Amino acid sequence: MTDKQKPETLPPELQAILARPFKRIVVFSGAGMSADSGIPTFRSGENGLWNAYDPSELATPNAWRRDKETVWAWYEWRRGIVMAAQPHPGHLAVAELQRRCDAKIITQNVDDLHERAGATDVLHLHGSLFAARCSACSKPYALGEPPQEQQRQITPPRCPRCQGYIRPGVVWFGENLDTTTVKLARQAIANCDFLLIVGTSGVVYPAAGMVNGAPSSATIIEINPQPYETSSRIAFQWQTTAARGLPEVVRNILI
Ligand code: BJW
Ligand code: ZN
Repeated sequence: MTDKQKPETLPPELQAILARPFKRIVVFSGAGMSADSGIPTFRSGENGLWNAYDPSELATPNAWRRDKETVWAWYEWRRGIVMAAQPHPGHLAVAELQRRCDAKIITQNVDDLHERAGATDVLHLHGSLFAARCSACSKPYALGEPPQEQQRQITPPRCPRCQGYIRPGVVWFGENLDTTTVKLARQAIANCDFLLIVGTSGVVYPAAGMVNGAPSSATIIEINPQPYETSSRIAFQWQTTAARGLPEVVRNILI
């Protein structure tokens, strides 16, 4: 456990909120959820070779049309970082919350750290780095090992069925989210009595708007080291990190 991952003391006000019993818990995570595992967030972080690039430009169908090699190299680099990373105590706490309370997990993240911490049925609103598919016929494609060295350009593989280029299985700006995933996420939120929002800047729609679908009776807690409030109905915004805050929140829910 690194210093950044040491648990933090729960503020008394939050402790009082968590003393209520909750039955239908939803965790809604963004890139900050994985920051303590060393994965750069979408809008900040150390991106090495890729510092000069704007992620919001690269994560678009336009960038893919113009320069597939650069876009593919960027995603392969990110896949390598995720594969080398480990889930942190916050991921483990969320998985335990799911096991013990049947919590639903909704993430905007394209990594697999919730799953590698033991969570199942995670709703990935923006797809996955590990679900590449053909850009022409959508046939899934099994990726090999990511390259060891950072490369600025990599030619994407071709589909064995139709020779189309293989693309990352993520949702780019301007693309529709998977309708079933969105429906399940909205249902879970509409039905929750406790919504735990972690590590999102809440600027990307439709994901950002989903949290407003929580019933007015639901308790909403937010964990973010920055003073973001992604919903106007936050009962408590805890300015801490996912790795430090989540284990304490979950421990108090499970008491
Ligand atoms: C910590 C921490 C620690 C740090 N612990 N926290 C309505 C209004 C306006 C615009 C639109 C709208 N509806 C649709 C749009 C357009 C667009 C959009 O939202 N644009 C906005 C930028 C304005 N949306 C779309 O295009 C979506 N599609 C769509 O709506 O289809 C219908 C349509 C079709 C055609 C035309 C128009 C509409 C698709 C959105 C897809 C988003 N995809 C991405 C990329 C995925 C692949 C990839 O990763 O490359 O998803 S964008 C990127 O942002 C990624 C993320 O999932 C997403 C959200 O980011 P997130 O998770 O919040 O990360 P950050 O980095 O922003 O924030 C990190 C947070 O963590 C910060 O708050 C830190 O403080 C915190 N943090 N360390 C806890 N240790
Ligand atoms: Zn194909």
